[in-house]
Order: sequence, then structure tokens, then C-alpha cells
Amino acid sequence: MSDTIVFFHNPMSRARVVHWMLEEVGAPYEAKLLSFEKAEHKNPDYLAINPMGKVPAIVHRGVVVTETAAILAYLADAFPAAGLAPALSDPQRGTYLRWLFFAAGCVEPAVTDKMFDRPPVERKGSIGYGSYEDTINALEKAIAPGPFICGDRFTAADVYVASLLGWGMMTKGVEPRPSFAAYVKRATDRPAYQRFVTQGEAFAAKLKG
Ligand SMILES: N[C@@H](CCC(=O)N[C@@H](CS)C(=O)NCC(=O)O)C(=O)O
Repeated sequence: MSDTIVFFHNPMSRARVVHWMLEEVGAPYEAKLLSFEKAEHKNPDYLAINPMGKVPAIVHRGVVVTETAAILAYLADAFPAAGLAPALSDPQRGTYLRWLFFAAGCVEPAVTDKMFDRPPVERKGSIGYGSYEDTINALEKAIAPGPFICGDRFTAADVYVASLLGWGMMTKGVEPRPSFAAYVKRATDRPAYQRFVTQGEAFAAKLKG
């Protein structure tokens, strides 16, 4: 069985987060580009991989992983030499998992609800993220000690949180607080991010044909 990671990708999507992560990990991968215009993500072959018909997805050692945060956690654990997750015995693992899950379960829906102008729900006690303001303020506290979520150590949680904040500030879904801008800059100054940007442009050009 091949050890190469097969990565189902569209460079104008959330799959960008996984692309950056793959560059951080440094393991061999093959990107399969899916055109949204041609609805290639709704082809039966791809629906057999992800019945949601959404990207990203990866297949590694015969197993499918979908959901951006799950893929990040999987890759960090599958390739420990990259040092992108605290070990099981490291108490920092709790902090790492906490904010990785918070990003997927709270930050993402809070920011997308705001971007798409979905009205705030009165019963915030029943909503997982409570309110946009509470979510963003909690995230700001998490990154405040810095430089990264687990202190000096850059992890997969930073790949996700910095991606969400960078995208959120670019699309005006997140206000550009100075602490967010500084954190995103620290995370994206990394060589792996720069490789991801260069390759992403090439992928986008290839899809355009
Ligand atoms: N919960 C998924 C969301 C993935 C997702 O929404 N992907 C979008 C692109 S950003 C997609 O594939 N949309 C195409 C469609 O649904 O037709 C994750 O976190 O990976």
C-alpha cells in the first residue's frame, strides 16, 4: 500500500488549510484538483470518498479522512517528526486539542454566520459558540500569551487558527485586531506557508486551464 497521501483539493476553498499543513508535515503527497465549476466534487467517484461532496479530503494508507480539523490532527499524529502536535504524555496536548476543536466547533461557525448575516440567536446558551463576540474574545485570550497557542511551539492548531483569522480578516468577517494581525503574520512567515502560497497559485492556474 502506497504511503503517499492523496489530497483532494480546490485552491479556492477550505482545503487551503490542509495544503499548508501538508507543506508543514513534509511527507509525500499527491494533489488531485477538483473543479467546482465542473462539479467534479459531486462526481460519484468523489462522493464515494466524501459523501458530503466537499473538500478537503485525504486518503492515506487506504483510509479516508475528511473535515479540516480532523485532517490536521491526523497528519500531526501520523508524522510526529514534524513536531506539530504535543505528545500524548505532554500536558500541552490539552491546550492544543482545546483550541483546535474550538476553531472548528466555535470560530468557524461564528465567523461564517456573521459573514452571511445570519441573525444572532437570542438563546445563546443553547448555541455552541454562544455569540460571535464571546468566541472572538476567547480566541484573542488564547493567542495573547504567544507567540503561538502552545507558547513557543507552533502546532497544527496554529495552522487552523491562523488560517481562519487570516481568511476572516481578509473577508471582513473578523475585525482586524492588532493581536490577530501580529499572530497571523508570525504563523505565515514560516517557509512552509510560503511554499503553500506559491504552489497554490500554480494549482489555481492549472484549474483555470
Ligand atoms: N466541515 C468541512 C467543510 C468543508 C467545506 O465546506 N468545503 C467547501 C469549500 S470551502 C466545499 O467543498 N464546498 C463545495 C460544495 O459544497 O459544493 C471542513 O471543515 O472541512
